[in-house]
Amino acid sequence: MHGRRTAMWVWPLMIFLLLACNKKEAGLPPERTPDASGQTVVVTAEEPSSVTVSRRPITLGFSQLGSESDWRNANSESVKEAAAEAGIELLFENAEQSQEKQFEAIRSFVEKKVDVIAIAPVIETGWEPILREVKQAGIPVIMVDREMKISDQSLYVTFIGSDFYEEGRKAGKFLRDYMRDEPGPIRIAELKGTEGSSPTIERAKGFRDIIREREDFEIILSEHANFTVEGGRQVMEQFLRERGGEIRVLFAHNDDMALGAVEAIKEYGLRPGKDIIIISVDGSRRALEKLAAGEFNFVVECNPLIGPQIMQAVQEIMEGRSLPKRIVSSETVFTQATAAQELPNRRY
Ligand code: GYE
Repeated sequence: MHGRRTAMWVWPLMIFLLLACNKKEAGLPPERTPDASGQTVVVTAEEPSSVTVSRRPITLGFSQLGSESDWRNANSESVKEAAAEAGIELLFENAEQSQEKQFEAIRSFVEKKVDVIAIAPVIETGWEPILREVKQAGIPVIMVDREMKISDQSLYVTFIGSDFYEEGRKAGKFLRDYMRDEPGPIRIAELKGTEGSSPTIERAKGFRDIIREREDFEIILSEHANFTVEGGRQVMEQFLRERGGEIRVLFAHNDDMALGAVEAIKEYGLRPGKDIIIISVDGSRRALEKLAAGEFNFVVECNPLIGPQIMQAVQEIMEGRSLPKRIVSSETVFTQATAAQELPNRRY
């Protein structure tokens, strides 16, 4: 009885191995199927008579949008480190702020038949056609960091990243509380990030939804400065030339732009953190140093170290598990008092 059961179990395996050998002989690519551990199993035949079963790593194509900020560089490092730790083979492409280059990278991942594609999109719109190409190729997509506005939700598996709207609200709440006893008008300058990008759109919205509670808060200047130090410096110089004496608050959508602005403010002869209250987003080491030194007033954290979460999602997809449509990174805020405590732990 026992012998017969074993025989029944062995037959399908033998047929499978035989087919695999035939495939190799016919010059067809080896089969790639995710097994229970999420590894891709590759069946190869070294010699017609002997069959070896080896595991090959999952391949992930990652389309990074650029390298404009400390946040971005920390994010790229986190992805590379986490992929290496998870044993995932990473194809990494930096698009230097060009959506067109992201399309090229994604197409090359499709050609190379990667297992999963992750995309950090430079702007929100224009993604549906390329995502349809990826879907047709049967490759699952993870949206990371920034959001893509798409109507067909079947074009991606999950979106892993921060809640930018909430970050804008946190910035607004700090300002509201900080200015509780200061009479208006409170004139605010805003340095926005890349035009059309989700962090810029959502941070601006969240901030406004809080500060509108007080009628004497007024955003008098608001320009895009591309999330870079140089952009921040140049736009702030222009703001100061236009309405230098009136600006009481600067809300910068990231640390890098705030760092550039601080230089411009000092050159103009004002004291950042005192004459002009500075609020920014990200929480990079350089920003926390400025915060501890009193030149920034508040930093909302946006966590770039999401590599491990991305790799976990990749593995779960390969294991055939279903994921939530949205995975939000957990984040905090920093004040002048808490910045110094955090500095020794800061990785970026
Ligand atoms: O805040 C900024 C970066 O998309 C969350 O992009 C990211 C933003 C981040 O350039 O520094």
